[in-house]
Amino acid sequence: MRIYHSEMSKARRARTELDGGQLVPPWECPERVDMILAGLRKAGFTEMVEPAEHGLAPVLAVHDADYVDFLATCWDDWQALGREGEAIAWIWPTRTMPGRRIPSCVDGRLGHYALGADTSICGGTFEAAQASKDVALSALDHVLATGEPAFGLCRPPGHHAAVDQFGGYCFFNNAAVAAQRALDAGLSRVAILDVDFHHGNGTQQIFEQRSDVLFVSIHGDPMTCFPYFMGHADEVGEGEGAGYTVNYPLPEGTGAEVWFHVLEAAKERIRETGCELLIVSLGVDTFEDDPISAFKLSSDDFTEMGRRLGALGLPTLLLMEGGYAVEEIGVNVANVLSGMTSGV
Ligand code: OKP
Ligand code: ZN
Repeated sequence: MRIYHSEMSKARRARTELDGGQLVPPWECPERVDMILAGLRKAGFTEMVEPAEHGLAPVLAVHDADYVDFLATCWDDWQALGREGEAIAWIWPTRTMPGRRIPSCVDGRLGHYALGADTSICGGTFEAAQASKDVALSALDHVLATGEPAFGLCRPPGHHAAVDQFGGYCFFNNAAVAAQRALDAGLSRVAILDVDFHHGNGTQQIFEQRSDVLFVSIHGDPMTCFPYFMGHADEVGEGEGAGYTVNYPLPEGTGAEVWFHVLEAAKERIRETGCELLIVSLGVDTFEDDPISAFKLSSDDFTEMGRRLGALGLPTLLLMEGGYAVEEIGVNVANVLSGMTSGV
């Protein structure tokens, strides 16, 4: 299987994440990329390809222009105020405010465009986000041209990024950008299966009114897990999109038996809706030793995950999302890819 990745993904090297009331080194670190590449090489994957530049047009097909402009200018605006720390949102238009005007000051803009305070913006963030979507789009081009599966080692991840919101370590929604591009290339329906531990709120928001993208997510119950305010089972899509959003929230502590049972239900929905392409938002933070997540999949379970995804028999684009057990992230990702190509 071809592996797409970009060295530019490491241009974002944030120093701080607000976690448990403290500023800690971010869980979503550039070392994840090298650990995944090392794990893939060790497992015998040798075809590593740099992406081609695709520009911002495919991004603007799913994200608002003012949001993209904010990401492009935020760090400079922040620095112009002489701030010492990284750009972190700290005030929001809450439920009791109208919040209709976008402030001009960067503090207000941060609150307007941020999902939470977990994700600092630093120099290199915009460049890394662009590299990440180029990785997704180049991998997509390969899948569409050959019918073979491909892996996009996207970093930063994307599934928490909404039409005009960043957070949860995500800036551009790589899976959504790729799905829209596939539709624009002539496909009539695409499935995005999100197996990251966290609900893909951004992907759901981008497509929840539409039936040409089926969004299916298996994740920690938002009653107790990030992103808390989206991902309940009764969110099923709206209008045209009714029935094309499917959420499977599962309790913390969920292990392989239940998880795979739910995966089969998710696959059935993908089969019956006649999707022509499968995009997997591949987080491996469902791993039992993930430091910020709470499912119990073992490294071997990721091989089984790959087999079961491959059994759908669809052209498949795998895109990296989360996974924070850095020591094991390489083997876990490699196991998914090996399982998928094992042909069993
Ligand atoms: C991103 B992805 C840990 C802070 C939580 C948000 C989690 C983002 C997950 N206490 N930060 O879905 O893997
Ligand atoms: Zn996650």
